[in-house]
Amino acid sequence: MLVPPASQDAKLIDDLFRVTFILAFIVFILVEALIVLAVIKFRRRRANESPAQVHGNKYAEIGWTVVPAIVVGLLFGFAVSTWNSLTASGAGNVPMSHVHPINDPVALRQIDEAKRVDLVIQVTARQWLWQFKYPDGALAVNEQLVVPANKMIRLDIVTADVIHAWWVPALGGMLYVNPGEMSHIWFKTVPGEYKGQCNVFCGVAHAQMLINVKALPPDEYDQWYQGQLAQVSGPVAAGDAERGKELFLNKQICWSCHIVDGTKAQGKVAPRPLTTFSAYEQIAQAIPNTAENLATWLRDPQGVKPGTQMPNLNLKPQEIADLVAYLETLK
Ligand code: HEC
Ligand SMILES: [Cu+2]
Repeated sequence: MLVPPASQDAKLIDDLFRVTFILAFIVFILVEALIVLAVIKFRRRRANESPAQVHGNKYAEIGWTVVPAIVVGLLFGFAVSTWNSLTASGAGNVPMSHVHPINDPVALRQIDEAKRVDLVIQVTARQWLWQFKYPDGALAVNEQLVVPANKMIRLDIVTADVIHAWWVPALGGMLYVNPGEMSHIWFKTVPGEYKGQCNVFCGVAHAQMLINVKALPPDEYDQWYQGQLAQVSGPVAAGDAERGKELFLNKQICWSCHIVDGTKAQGKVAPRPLTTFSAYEQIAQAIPNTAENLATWLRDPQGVKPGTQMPNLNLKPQEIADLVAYLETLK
Protein backbone atom coordinates (compact mmCIF):
# COMPACT_ATOMS: atom_id res chain seq x y z
CA MET A 1 0.00 0.00 0.00
CA LEU A 2 2.82 2.41 0.85
CA VAL A 3 5.45 0.99 -1.49
CA PRO A 4 4.26 0.12 -5.01
CA PRO A 5 4.74 -3.65 -5.40
CA ALA A 6 7.24 -4.75 -8.05
CA SER A 7 7.01 -8.52 -7.83
CA GLN A 8 4.22 -11.06 -7.74
CA ASP A 9 4.79 -11.76 -4.04
CA ALA A 10 4.80 -8.10 -3.15
CA LYS A 11 1.52 -7.72 -5.02
CA LEU A 12 -0.09 -10.65 -3.19
CA ILE A 13 1.08 -9.40 0.18
CA ASP A 14 -0.09 -5.91 -0.72
CA ASP A 15 -3.57 -7.22 -1.62
CA LEU A 16 -3.78 -9.11 1.66
CA PHE A 17 -2.73 -6.01 3.55
CA ARG A 18 -5.31 -3.89 1.75
CA VAL A 19 -8.22 -6.24 2.51
CA THR A 20 -7.13 -6.59 6.14
CA PHE A 21 -6.78 -2.86 6.48
CA ILE A 22 -10.20 -2.13 4.99
CA LEU A 23 -11.89 -4.73 7.19
CA ALA A 24 -10.11 -3.39 10.26
CA PHE A 25 -11.17 0.11 9.31
CA ILE A 26 -14.83 -0.90 8.99
CA VAL A 27 -14.67 -2.65 12.39
CA PHE A 28 -13.05 0.42 13.89
CA ILE A 29 -15.74 2.77 12.58
CA LEU A 30 -18.50 0.39 13.67
CA VAL A 31 -17.16 -0.04 17.21
CA GLU A 32 -16.45 3.65 17.70
CA ALA A 33 -19.90 4.58 16.33
CA LEU A 34 -21.59 2.17 18.76
CA ILE A 35 -19.59 3.60 21.65
CA VAL A 36 -20.56 7.15 20.75
CA LEU A 37 -24.18 6.08 20.27
CA ALA A 38 -24.25 4.35 23.66
CA VAL A 39 -22.68 7.34 25.38
CA ILE A 40 -25.25 9.72 23.97
CA LYS A 41 -28.37 7.59 23.94
CA PHE A 42 -27.96 5.95 27.32
CA ARG A 43 -26.39 8.77 29.26
CA ARG A 44 -27.80 9.72 32.65
CA ARG A 45 -30.27 12.51 32.14
CA ARG A 46 -31.31 13.25 35.72
CA ALA A 47 -29.68 12.93 39.12
CA ASN A 48 -30.71 9.71 40.91
CA GLU A 49 -31.69 8.13 37.62
CA SER A 50 -30.34 4.66 37.17
CA PRO A 51 -30.25 3.07 33.72
CA ALA A 52 -32.37 0.10 32.74
CA GLN A 53 -30.62 -3.06 33.92
CA VAL A 54 -30.25 -5.53 31.06
CA HIS A 55 -29.09 -9.09 31.70
CA GLY A 56 -28.12 -10.76 28.49
CA ASN A 57 -29.66 -10.56 25.08
CA LYS A 58 -29.66 -13.74 23.08
CA TYR A 59 -29.48 -12.04 19.69
CA ALA A 60 -26.71 -9.65 20.69
CA GLU A 61 -24.66 -12.51 22.17
CA ILE A 62 -25.02 -14.63 19.05
CA GLY A 63 -24.37 -11.63 16.84
CA TRP A 64 -21.12 -10.56 18.42
CA THR A 65 -19.84 -14.09 18.49
CA VAL A 66 -20.76 -15.10 14.97
CA VAL A 67 -19.89 -11.93 13.06
CA PRO A 68 -16.29 -11.59 14.34
CA ALA A 69 -15.80 -15.34 13.82
CA ILE A 70 -16.81 -14.92 10.19
CA VAL A 71 -14.50 -11.91 9.76
CA VAL A 72 -11.55 -13.73 11.33
CA GLY A 73 -12.35 -16.86 9.29
CA LEU A 74 -12.35 -14.85 6.07
CA LEU A 75 -9.05 -13.21 6.91
CA PHE A 76 -7.56 -16.57 7.84
CA GLY A 77 -8.67 -18.11 4.55
CA PHE A 78 -7.36 -15.20 2.56
CA ALA A 79 -4.02 -15.27 4.41
CA VAL A 80 -3.56 -19.00 3.81
CA SER A 81 -4.47 -18.68 0.16
CA THR A 82 -2.03 -15.78 -0.25
CA TRP A 83 0.69 -17.78 1.42
CA ASN A 84 0.09 -20.68 -0.95
CA SER A 85 0.32 -18.45 -3.98
CA LEU A 86 3.63 -16.85 -3.07
CA THR A 87 6.26 -17.48 -5.72
CA ALA A 88 8.48 -19.36 -3.37
CA SER A 89 5.89 -21.92 -2.45
CA GLY A 90 5.86 -23.35 -5.97
CA ALA A 91 6.23 -26.82 -4.50
CA GLY A 92 3.93 -26.21 -1.57
CA ASN A 93 6.42 -27.54 0.93
CA VAL A 94 8.85 -24.67 0.61
CA PRO A 95 7.15 -21.65 2.10
CA MET A 96 8.86 -18.40 1.45
CA SER A 97 10.41 -17.82 4.82
CA HIS A 98 11.77 -21.31 5.25
CA VAL A 99 15.26 -21.57 6.69
CA HIS A 100 17.54 -24.58 6.54
CA PRO A 101 20.76 -25.65 8.13
CA ILE A 102 23.72 -24.65 5.99
CA ASN A 103 25.08 -27.55 3.94
CA ASP A 104 22.01 -29.71 4.49
CA PRO A 105 21.97 -31.52 1.11
CA VAL A 106 18.39 -32.80 1.41
CA ALA A 107 16.99 -29.39 2.23
CA LEU A 108 19.03 -27.77 -0.52
CA ARG A 109 17.76 -30.29 -3.07
CA GLN A 110 14.18 -29.53 -2.04
CA ILE A 111 14.90 -25.85 -2.50
CA ASP A 112 16.35 -26.47 -5.95
CA GLU A 113 13.36 -28.53 -6.98
CA ALA A 114 10.84 -26.10 -5.54
CA LYS A 115 11.10 -23.58 -8.28
CA ARG A 116 13.06 -23.23 -11.47
CA VAL A 117 15.29 -20.19 -11.16
CA ASP A 118 17.47 -18.35 -13.63
CA LEU A 119 20.00 -16.96 -11.21
CA VAL A 120 21.06 -17.85 -7.67
CA ILE A 121 22.99 -15.26 -5.69
CA GLN A 122 24.78 -15.98 -2.42
CA VAL A 123 24.13 -13.24 0.10
CA THR A 124 26.06 -12.70 3.32
CA ALA A 125 24.65 -10.34 5.91
CA ARG A 126 27.12 -8.88 8.35
CA GLN A 127 27.39 -5.94 10.68
CA TRP A 128 26.55 -3.79 8.76
CA LEU A 129 26.24 -4.54 5.13
CA TRP A 130 24.99 -7.09 2.62
CA GLN A 131 27.50 -8.84 0.40
CA PHE A 132 26.49 -10.50 -2.85
CA LYS A 133 28.33 -13.26 -4.65
CA TYR A 134 27.41 -14.19 -8.21
CA PRO A 135 27.49 -17.77 -9.51
CA ASP A 136 30.88 -19.45 -9.91
CA GLY A 137 32.34 -16.91 -7.48
CA ALA A 138 33.81 -14.72 -10.20
CA LEU A 139 32.19 -11.58 -8.90
CA ALA A 140 31.31 -10.23 -5.49
CA VAL A 141 29.81 -6.83 -4.77
CA ASN A 142 28.64 -5.01 -1.66
CA GLU A 143 26.84 -1.80 -2.26
CA GLN A 144 24.10 -2.79 -4.64
CA LEU A 145 22.51 -6.03 -5.72
CA VAL A 146 22.15 -5.88 -9.50
CA VAL A 147 19.86 -8.46 -11.09
CA PRO A 148 18.33 -9.06 -14.51
CA ALA A 149 14.65 -8.09 -14.73
CA ASN A 150 11.97 -10.61 -15.72
CA LYS A 151 14.09 -13.53 -14.52
CA MET A 152 13.41 -15.67 -11.51
CA ILE A 153 16.05 -14.87 -8.91
CA ARG A 154 16.77 -16.81 -5.74
CA LEU A 155 18.82 -15.40 -2.89
CA ASP A 156 20.54 -17.86 -0.55
CA ILE A 157 21.19 -15.75 2.52
CA VAL A 158 23.44 -16.45 5.50
CA THR A 159 24.75 -14.25 8.27
CA ALA A 160 28.38 -13.85 9.33
CA ASP A 161 27.49 -12.73 12.82
CA VAL A 162 24.13 -11.89 14.42
CA ILE A 163 20.51 -12.11 13.28
CA HIS A 164 19.63 -9.84 10.40
CA ALA A 165 16.48 -9.59 8.29
CA TRP A 166 16.18 -9.13 4.55
CA TRP A 167 13.38 -6.75 3.72
CA VAL A 168 12.75 -5.03 0.38
CA PRO A 169 9.05 -4.19 0.52
CA ALA A 170 8.63 -3.72 -3.23
CA LEU A 171 9.93 -7.26 -3.82
CA GLY A 172 7.86 -9.12 -1.24
CA GLY A 173 8.08 -10.52 2.25
CA MET A 174 10.55 -10.02 5.04
CA LEU A 175 12.98 -12.80 5.88
CA TYR A 176 14.97 -13.51 9.02
CA VAL A 177 18.56 -14.57 8.59
CA ASN A 178 19.56 -16.65 11.59
CA PRO A 179 23.10 -17.73 12.47
CA GLY A 180 23.76 -21.32 11.40
CA GLU A 181 20.95 -21.42 8.89
CA MET A 182 20.42 -20.52 5.26
CA SER A 183 17.34 -18.50 4.32
CA HIS A 184 15.89 -18.33 0.85
CA ILE A 185 13.82 -15.77 -0.99
CA TRP A 186 12.60 -15.75 -4.58
CA PHE A 187 11.52 -12.90 -6.79
CA LYS A 188 11.04 -11.83 -10.36
CA THR A 189 10.72 -8.14 -11.00
CA VAL A 190 10.60 -5.37 -13.57
CA PRO A 191 13.40 -2.87 -14.27
CA GLY A 192 13.79 -0.36 -11.48
CA GLU A 193 15.54 0.39 -8.21
CA TYR A 194 14.19 -0.96 -4.98
CA LYS A 195 15.19 0.11 -1.50
CA GLY A 196 15.23 -2.05 1.56
CA GLN A 197 16.54 -2.16 5.07
CA CYS A 198 17.75 -4.76 7.55
CA ASN A 199 14.64 -5.22 9.63
CA VAL A 200 15.89 -6.54 12.94
CA PHE A 201 18.11 -4.62 15.32
CA CYS A 202 21.64 -5.91 14.79
CA GLY A 203 23.93 -3.42 16.53
CA VAL A 204 24.81 0.27 16.49
CA ALA A 205 24.90 0.80 12.72
CA HIS A 206 21.74 -1.26 12.13
CA ALA A 207 19.92 1.78 10.73
CA GLN A 208 22.60 2.15 8.04
CA MET A 209 22.25 -1.47 6.95
CA LEU A 210 20.38 -0.55 3.80
CA ILE A 211 19.60 -2.74 0.83
CA ASN A 212 19.73 -1.48 -2.75
CA VAL A 213 18.40 -3.70 -5.49
CA LYS A 214 18.67 -2.63 -9.10
CA ALA A 215 16.91 -4.65 -11.79
CA LEU A 216 18.20 -4.08 -15.33
CA PRO A 217 16.80 -5.36 -18.63
CA PRO A 218 18.70 -8.61 -19.33
CA ASP A 219 21.00 -7.19 -22.02
CA GLU A 220 21.98 -4.23 -19.83
CA TYR A 221 22.51 -6.65 -17.00
CA ASP A 222 24.95 -8.67 -19.13
CA GLN A 223 26.82 -5.48 -19.96
CA TRP A 224 27.00 -4.56 -16.28
CA TYR A 225 28.24 -8.02 -15.36
CA GLN A 226 30.97 -8.01 -18.01
CA GLY A 227 31.97 -4.49 -16.93
CA GLN A 228 32.33 -5.65 -13.34
CA LEU A 229 34.39 -8.67 -14.37
CA ALA A 230 36.66 -6.36 -16.36
CA GLN A 231 37.21 -4.30 -13.22
CA VAL A 232 38.18 -7.39 -11.27
CA SER A 233 40.87 -8.49 -13.73
CA GLY A 234 41.50 -5.35 -15.80
CA PRO A 235 44.39 -2.87 -15.67
CA VAL A 236 44.81 -0.70 -12.59
CA ALA A 237 45.66 2.98 -12.73
CA ALA A 238 47.82 4.66 -10.07
CA GLY A 239 46.02 5.09 -6.75
CA ASP A 240 44.16 8.35 -6.29
CA ALA A 241 43.79 9.62 -2.72
CA GLU A 242 40.68 11.66 -3.50
CA ARG A 243 38.86 8.64 -4.92
CA GLY A 244 40.14 6.60 -1.98
CA LYS A 245 38.69 9.08 0.48
CA GLU A 246 35.35 8.99 -1.30
CA LEU A 247 35.42 5.18 -1.12
CA PHE A 248 36.36 5.22 2.54
CA LEU A 249 33.69 7.71 3.57
CA ASN A 250 30.83 7.00 1.21
CA LYS A 251 31.01 4.15 -1.25
CA GLN A 252 32.33 1.54 1.15
CA ILE A 253 31.51 1.13 4.81
CA CYS A 254 35.01 1.58 6.23
CA TRP A 255 33.67 4.57 8.16
CA SER A 256 31.28 2.40 10.16
CA CYS A 257 34.16 0.60 11.91
CA HIS A 258 37.02 3.11 11.73
CA ILE A 259 37.77 6.54 13.13
CA VAL A 260 39.48 9.25 11.10
CA ASP A 261 39.37 12.48 13.10
CA GLY A 262 37.78 15.39 11.28
CA THR A 263 35.65 13.18 9.03
CA LYS A 264 32.35 11.39 9.39
CA ALA A 265 34.28 8.16 10.08
CA GLN A 266 33.62 7.65 13.78
CA GLY A 267 33.11 3.87 13.95
CA LYS A 268 34.38 2.23 17.11
CA VAL A 269 34.85 -1.37 15.99
CA ALA A 270 38.54 -1.22 15.06
CA PRO A 271 40.87 -0.91 18.07
CA ARG A 272 42.80 2.21 17.08
CA PRO A 273 41.92 5.26 14.98
CA LEU A 274 43.31 5.57 11.47
CA THR A 275 43.83 9.33 11.89
CA THR A 276 47.64 8.91 11.81
CA PHE A 277 47.66 5.51 10.15
CA SER A 278 50.75 5.95 7.98
CA ALA A 279 52.84 6.57 11.10
CA TYR A 280 51.97 3.14 12.53
CA GLU A 281 54.73 0.58 12.28
CA GLN A 282 52.49 -2.37 11.68
CA ILE A 283 49.16 -3.11 10.10
CA ALA A 284 46.81 -4.70 12.59
CA GLN A 285 49.80 -5.68 14.73
CA ALA A 286 50.52 -8.33 12.13
CA ILE A 287 52.65 -7.13 9.20
CA PRO A 288 54.92 -4.14 8.56
CA ASN A 289 53.11 -1.05 7.36
CA THR A 290 54.09 -0.81 3.69
CA ALA A 291 51.93 0.08 0.72
CA GLU A 292 52.21 -3.45 -0.61
CA ASN A 293 51.23 -5.04 2.71
CA LEU A 294 48.36 -2.63 3.06
CA ALA A 295 47.04 -3.75 -0.33
CA THR A 296 47.36 -7.37 0.81
CA TRP A 297 45.51 -6.55 4.01
CA LEU A 298 42.66 -4.83 2.20
CA ARG A 299 42.39 -7.66 -0.33
CA ASP A 300 42.06 -10.33 2.33
CA PRO A 301 42.28 -9.39 6.01
CA GLN A 302 41.51 -12.95 7.12
CA GLY A 303 44.38 -14.26 5.04
CA VAL A 304 46.80 -11.93 6.86
CA LYS A 305 45.35 -12.39 10.32
CA PRO A 306 42.90 -15.27 10.65
CA GLY A 307 40.01 -14.47 12.94
CA THR A 308 40.34 -10.71 12.65
CA GLN A 309 37.11 -8.74 12.87
CA MET A 310 37.88 -6.83 9.71
CA PRO A 311 35.75 -8.45 6.96
CA ASN A 312 36.79 -9.13 3.41
CA LEU A 313 34.95 -6.40 1.54
CA ASN A 314 35.58 -7.85 -1.94
CA LEU A 315 37.41 -4.73 -2.98
CA LYS A 316 38.39 -4.45 -6.62
CA PRO A 317 42.07 -3.83 -7.50
CA GLN A 318 41.44 -0.21 -8.45
CA GLU A 319 39.57 0.41 -5.21
CA ILE A 320 42.46 -1.06 -3.25
CA ALA A 321 44.97 1.16 -5.05
CA ASP A 322 42.85 4.24 -4.32
CA LEU A 323 42.33 3.30 -0.67
CA VAL A 324 46.05 2.71 -0.18
CA ALA A 325 46.76 6.14 -1.66
CA TYR A 326 44.26 7.71 0.73
CA LEU A 327 45.42 5.85 3.83
CA GLU A 328 49.01 6.89 3.13
CA THR A 329 47.96 10.53 3.40
CA LEU A 330 46.84 9.98 7.01
CA LYS A 331 49.84 11.15 9.00
C1 HEC B 1 33.18 -4.45 10.21
C2 HEC B 1 34.14 -3.50 10.63
C3 HEC B 1 35.21 -3.05 9.66
C4 HEC B 1 35.05 -2.54 8.41
C5 HEC B 1 33.76 -2.37 7.64
C6 HEC B 1 36.34 -2.18 7.96
N1 HEC B 1 37.29 -2.48 8.89
FE1 HEC B 1 39.25 -2.11 8.77
N2 HEC B 1 39.52 -3.00 10.56
C7 HEC B 1 38.53 -3.49 11.37
C8 HEC B 1 39.12 -4.06 12.56
C9 HEC B 1 38.36 -4.71 13.71
C10 HEC B 1 40.51 -3.87 12.45
C11 HEC B 1 41.59 -4.32 13.41
C12 HEC B 1 42.00 -5.66 12.97
C13 HEC B 1 42.94 -6.36 13.89
O1 HEC B 1 43.77 -5.70 14.53
O2 HEC B 1 42.82 -7.58 13.96
C14 HEC B 1 40.73 -3.21 11.18
C15 HEC B 1 41.97 -2.84 10.70
C16 HEC B 1 42.18 -2.05 9.61
C17 HEC B 1 43.44 -1.50 9.23
C18 HEC B 1 44.73 -1.63 10.03
C19 HEC B 1 44.61 -0.64 11.15
C20 HEC B 1 45.64 -0.75 12.25
O3 HEC B 1 45.31 -0.27 13.36
O4 HEC B 1 46.69 -1.31 12.04
C21 HEC B 1 43.23 -0.75 8.09
C22 HEC B 1 44.24 0.07 7.34
C23 HEC B 1 41.84 -0.89 7.74
N3 HEC B 1 41.23 -1.68 8.67
C24 HEC B 1 41.26 -0.31 6.64
C25 HEC B 1 39.92 -0.48 6.31
C26 HEC B 1 39.33 0.01 5.09
C27 HEC B 1 40.05 0.82 4.01
C28 HEC B 1 38.03 -0.36 5.10
C29 HEC B 1 36.96 -0.14 4.03
C30 HEC B 1 37.28 -0.66 2.74
C31 HEC B 1 37.82 -1.08 6.34
N4 HEC B 1 38.98 -1.14 7.03
C32 HEC B 1 36.59 -1.61 6.71
C33 HEC B 1 37.19 -3.46 11.12
C34 HEC B 1 36.62 -3.02 9.95
CU1 LIG C 1 21.33 -6.20 10.23
